[in-house]
Amino acid sequence: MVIDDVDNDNRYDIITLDSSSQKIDILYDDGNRTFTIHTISLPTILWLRPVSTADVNNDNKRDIVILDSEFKKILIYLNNGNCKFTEHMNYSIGTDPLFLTTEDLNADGYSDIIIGYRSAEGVNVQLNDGNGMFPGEAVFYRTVCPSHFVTIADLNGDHTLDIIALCPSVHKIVILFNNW
Ligand SMILES: [Ca+2]
Ligand SMILES: [Ca+2]
Ligand SMILES: [Ca+2]
Ligand SMILES: [Ca+2]
Repeated sequence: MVIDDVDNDNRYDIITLDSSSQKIDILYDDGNRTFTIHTISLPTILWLRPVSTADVNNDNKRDIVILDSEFKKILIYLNNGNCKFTEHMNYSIGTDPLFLTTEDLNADGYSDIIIGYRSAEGVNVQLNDGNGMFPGEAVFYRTVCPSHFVTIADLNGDHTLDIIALCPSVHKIVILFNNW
């Protein structure tokens, strides 16, 4: 589940994935303690689908990025405004992805995708080309343990976003300071 303002009305909305019925529900906050639900149907039966929101194509509308860990794909749905989303692209990623989040790690103004893995000992960063596409090879950062959960924050106050990875199998948190 993600909380974000996807219709730019300054009220937080709720985005949830429903694995069993293959859909995303977006609950738009009406501002009077009620929500209007809009649904995006998903194409395939997915498994363990972390969801994130980011404006990947820089049009000032928050888009939805999903990890399909079963079929090892990233799905991106672009926000058209008027509560509608269109599938923008989906592309395959390697090995055994488990977690996904979005932030602009190289500070070029475009949201990038950060992926954690079930067994691979590191995280991958997929850079945004500025058009909401992610064509380049991912940049792999070793964490020396499988990073099942990843979050992003500037931990050392140098105004660059750092990567914090949780490795449950070895009971560790790994911090990767940003050198971009
Ligand atoms: Ca809203
Ligand atoms: Ca957008
Ligand atoms: Ca970027
Ligand atoms: Ca930093």
